[in-house]
Amino acid sequence: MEAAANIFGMPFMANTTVMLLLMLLALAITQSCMAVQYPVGGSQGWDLSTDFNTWESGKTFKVGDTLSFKYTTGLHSVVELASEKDYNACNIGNPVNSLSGGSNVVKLNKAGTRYFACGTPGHCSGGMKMKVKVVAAGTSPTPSSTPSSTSSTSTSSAIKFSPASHIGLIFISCFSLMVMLLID
Ligand SMILES: [Cu+2]
Repeated sequence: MEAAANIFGMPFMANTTVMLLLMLLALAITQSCMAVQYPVGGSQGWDLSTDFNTWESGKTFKVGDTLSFKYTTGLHSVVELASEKDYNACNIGNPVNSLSGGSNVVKLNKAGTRYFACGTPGHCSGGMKMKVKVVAAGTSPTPSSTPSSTSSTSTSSAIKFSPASHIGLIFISCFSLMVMLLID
């Protein structure tokens, strides 16, 4: 019916389906925009020779990100330790999680510190361990400089993004990008 046609000249129902698909796509892109999967140790992987302090430096791990452990099956494993004490002492006897098989993905599902080590005897004390500090998803690294403008308290609160508005902003930008690509 003509009354049901919209500005794109498409029937109402078809347009709704397109819009729903667009929203799903935007949602998928938003997810990929936000969550990062880190290959532990970079190209060297989860290995005895890898310097995990160097690999971790400069990275900010956020809630929702994942760690991908890749290693030689049988030679190494991944054990998650419960405390800083266990981590420092390389006490792998009481892990909260044990993974094997050469390829594991660990989701950083909450803020806090996570402790990982290799379960092979001698490997943890040999340096095959990693402490990961996880921050809330909306958190950005501490700013290196203060704003140059003499902003009042009301201005500074206006430019400060809450986690929710930050997610909304990414969602909107991803969504507009998809619309522009598909409409054009
Ligand atoms: Cu190992």
